[in-house]
Amino acid sequence: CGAVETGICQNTTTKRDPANPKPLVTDSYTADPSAHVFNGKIYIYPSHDIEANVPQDDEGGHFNMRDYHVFSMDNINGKVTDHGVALDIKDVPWAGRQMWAPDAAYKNGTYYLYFPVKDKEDIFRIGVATSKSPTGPFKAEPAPIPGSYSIDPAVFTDTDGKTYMYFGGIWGGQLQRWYTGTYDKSSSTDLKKDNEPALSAKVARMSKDMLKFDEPVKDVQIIDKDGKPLLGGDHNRRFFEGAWMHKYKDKYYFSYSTGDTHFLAYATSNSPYGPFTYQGIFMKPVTGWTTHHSIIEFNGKWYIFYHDVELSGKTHLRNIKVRELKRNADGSIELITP
Ligand code: FUB
Repeated sequence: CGAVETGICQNTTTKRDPANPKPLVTDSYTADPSAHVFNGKIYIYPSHDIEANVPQDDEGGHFNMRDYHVFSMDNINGKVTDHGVALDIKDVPWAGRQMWAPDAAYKNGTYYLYFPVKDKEDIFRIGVATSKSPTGPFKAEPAPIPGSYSIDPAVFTDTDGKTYMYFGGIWGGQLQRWYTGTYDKSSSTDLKKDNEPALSAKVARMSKDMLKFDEPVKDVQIIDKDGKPLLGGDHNRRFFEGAWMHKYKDKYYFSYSTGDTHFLAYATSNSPYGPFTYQGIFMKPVTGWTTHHSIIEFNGKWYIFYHDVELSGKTHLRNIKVRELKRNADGSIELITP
């Protein structure tokens, strides 16, 4: 399809093999898929990877994305429709560079696109843009969400109608630089304190208009089965980036990437604020440096959307995929070996 830059493009896809998922989009690079079901249809809000010829570094400078496209699917095996540019960096007045993993939400007739991008001082902030359509185009608010920082917003609306944003990412996501409450540029990775509690993702309830935080930002604490916080040196289990929240049988499942150890892991709680008890890894490493996922229920089955680098073999040129997420009778998630 040649219409990717200008308008609507439809990829026809035959039935997908659940044991060997193929890239959902093959005519552009896509990553970090945040999937949602709106009006009975699946909408995917991914990053749009491009070759920007920026050298690779630990701060992710090579992920130099400039816009977002929204994709939709009528069903899990159906064609994937690219709805064109939903938001361009040139239309975000405060943005500097690097449009990273977005998410979306719906409330009271409006769709909200949440996106991390560096401001003109090179500090990641989280912006919000609105539309009357799930596919956009979205109009950005003139300033980032007050009090927002770091990356990877994941927006979850609970069964009582309250909406929360989970966010944060260490290393290039800059979370470690906010440890004292103000921005301190000195670390490009983490706290470098292996025996102290690891950095936590953040959570805040959203205001009724979905444009602000309605309360001070809190830590998403992850504890082990003895109630002790995971430590900074515990790279196989600690939070790195890419948070997602879903609810299953009244339990809150906080899932995330362990980054430099390349796993997807999850922890559960009886509250959307946690603390969350670490449960284990549910996806082994994919091809590429890491993956970033979302989880949805659609027509009675659960699915995980994620990315790898099957199309390009290059860490910054990724492609999104989907596969079924299965659970054991006790609610634990079956391990996926990609
Ligand atoms: O796409 C840029 C960054 O890579 C995301 O924000 C992270 O989650 C990682 O997938």
